[in-house]
Amino acid sequence: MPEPMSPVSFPSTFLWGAATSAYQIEGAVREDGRTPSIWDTFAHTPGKTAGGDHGDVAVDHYHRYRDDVALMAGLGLGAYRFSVSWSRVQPTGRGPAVQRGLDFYRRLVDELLAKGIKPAVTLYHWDLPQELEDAGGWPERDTAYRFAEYAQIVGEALGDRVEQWITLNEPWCSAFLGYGSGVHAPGRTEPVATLRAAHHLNLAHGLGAKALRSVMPARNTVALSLNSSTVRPLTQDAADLAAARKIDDLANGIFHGPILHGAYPESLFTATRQLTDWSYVQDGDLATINQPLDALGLNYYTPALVSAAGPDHTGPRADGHGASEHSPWPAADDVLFHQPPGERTAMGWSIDPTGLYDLIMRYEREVPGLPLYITENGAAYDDKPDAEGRVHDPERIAYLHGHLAEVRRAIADGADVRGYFLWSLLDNFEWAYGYEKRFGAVYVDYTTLERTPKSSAHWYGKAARTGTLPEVDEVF
Ligand code: IFM
Repeated sequence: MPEPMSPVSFPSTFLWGAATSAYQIEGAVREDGRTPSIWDTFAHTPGKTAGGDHGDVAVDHYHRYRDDVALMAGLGLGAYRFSVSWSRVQPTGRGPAVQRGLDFYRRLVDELLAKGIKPAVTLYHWDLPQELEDAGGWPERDTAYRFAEYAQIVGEALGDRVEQWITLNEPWCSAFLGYGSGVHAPGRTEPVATLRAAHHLNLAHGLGAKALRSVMPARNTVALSLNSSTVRPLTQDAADLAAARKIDDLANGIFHGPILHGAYPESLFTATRQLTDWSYVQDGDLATINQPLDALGLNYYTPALVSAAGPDHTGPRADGHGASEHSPWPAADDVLFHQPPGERTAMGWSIDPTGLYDLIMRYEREVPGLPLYITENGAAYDDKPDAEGRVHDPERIAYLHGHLAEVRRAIADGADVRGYFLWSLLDNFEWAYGYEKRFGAVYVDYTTLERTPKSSAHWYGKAARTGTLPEVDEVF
């Protein structure tokens, strides 16, 4: 019997968490044996990030993790999703681990467990050791094997105390923004390398999942986090439907096809035929990639609205992933991205909570019985402290309320959504946008690094403690 729910209440087992990633918050980039990742190199290359910002200090979480865990405990959060910096653990991306690097994560996990907060570890959130990029990066097959070795090391070190594991975060961004449009590290703009990178990220997931399971207790769960897109056609015309299908293959099918179903979509091969013959997909790869999953993580911010390019559709090329003269989408010059109508966040991303509902229900249909987690959702706004030093962010509260209400609607409609991780716990380094964009529920003063929970942190904390969404206009 499903648990009865009032209009705004969630099941008692629902996990209320917050998420971050290593390069965006840790700082301490030269401490305890850590070496540069592709993001250190990229951020220190002139012109790559807003204001030349980088993660050298970030929000100094490496030294302030105890305070940050105390903040979460004070709010009443039940879970924390963080990522491990590969080059802190394996400085050359291969070979033996550096114990000092692993010890940081052991201390962090112990601190979380002591405060009753469930850790969820992401192994790869975009910060490839620079040495591996120098050897070719994700377009090279060997990188997938190096990832499996790294997964085994971290699994052995933390598998006794962390139950929830995520292999990769948003492999689409690693491949398509890192090797396609070049707005993310390593900043390459090579359409074929983009597709090769996507395949090797898939292979890394499969090999990594196997490696984790070979060293961890059977009770631990293995998942990955996809930024699957809700792709909407501008009209129901056949050409616009075909454009939406193409972007759906390049955004979603290229990952969930092999991972969830053991095959790439045929339509993806057809669409990219003029670029590549996909001969880098070797015998046995699809079976390796198609590992059983314990859960799937969905990251959602905004939907994509697309049409066929043509005389009738001259909309702007606005796919929301940063300015570049190179498209992240290989073989999709015949597709136009449109700005959906309505309100937007400070990223310029349109706000549409129904896109999250649609995404959840899509996976519920496609992989029935697979537990789902929303592993990221949140919004950037231009938050500023008031005269008393408080930070009021009613727009973020409205965003969270809208999206959580859609999660609850999906649960009521039968979806097995087990938890939600707000992006992000803290204001942090927003990649190419540097520190300009604030996604945190907790405000960070970048001069003093002082943390101040925004109204949304208090609002979300109350939701976490009570399992019920407060009203949007409740005063905190
Ligand atoms: O900050 C990022 C995060 O690292 C990955 N998902 C999207 C977030 C907002 O852009």
